[in-house]
Amino acid sequence: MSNHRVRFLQLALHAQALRFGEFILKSGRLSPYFFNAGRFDSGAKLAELAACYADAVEASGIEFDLLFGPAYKGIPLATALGCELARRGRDVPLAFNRKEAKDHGEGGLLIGASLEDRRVLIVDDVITAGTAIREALGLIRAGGGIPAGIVVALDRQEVLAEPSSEQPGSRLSAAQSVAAETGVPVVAVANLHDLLDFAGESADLVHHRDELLAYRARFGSGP
Ligand code: OMP
Repeated sequence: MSNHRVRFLQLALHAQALRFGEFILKSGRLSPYFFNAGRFDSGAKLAELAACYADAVEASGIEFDLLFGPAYKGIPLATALGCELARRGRDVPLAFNRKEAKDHGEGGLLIGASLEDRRVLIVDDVITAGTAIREALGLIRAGGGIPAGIVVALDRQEVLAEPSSEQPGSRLSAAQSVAAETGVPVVAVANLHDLLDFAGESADLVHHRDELLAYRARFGSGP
């Protein structure tokens, strides 16, 4: 497993951003784990997280001109990544959106650098069913930008709809479906597969592995 994946999982556990228990997801699924990027709640934690994102982005080879952070969780993540890339010698324009349109002041939904004709890298926290990411792609296109890639901290590698015996359905993950439909690559700092590997080697996590495996058997994408 590459170094940034291990570093990220260690950081997430340490910050209690990655927790085990029973959690209801946006999709209604009952999950034995949850990733809460809001727990990266200090400058130092965000800076370390941003270094993991930057390593993942550099390893992906995706070419982009602008970072976009979808409201709300993507905003500090894209900002921290922008600071880390600048620290590494590359200053990239940055933009984000507000959820409610404003009709005074500068107005509009978008804040920061113009998206017009720029190749945009979307920076977000998690992908489960891909709803949040699809919304962000719509915002980029509406702003005149060209979606170039999506980077998330965690790809939960889940199918869009739970396959049934009558309707086996696709075992593509939401990230794979988005990439196949739009041609926009999705890169994750780490994914469920990495978490399972990591849990197998950690005395603190090994007892969660069976629940994670059972969850993956039900909602996980194919190999
Ligand atoms: P999708 O829109 O289904 O891809 O779910 C992604 C969103 O779900 C994230 O932006 C979060 O709001 C939330 N989420 C987490 O933050 N962490 C998780 O581990 C799982 C979810 C989720 O509800 O699926």
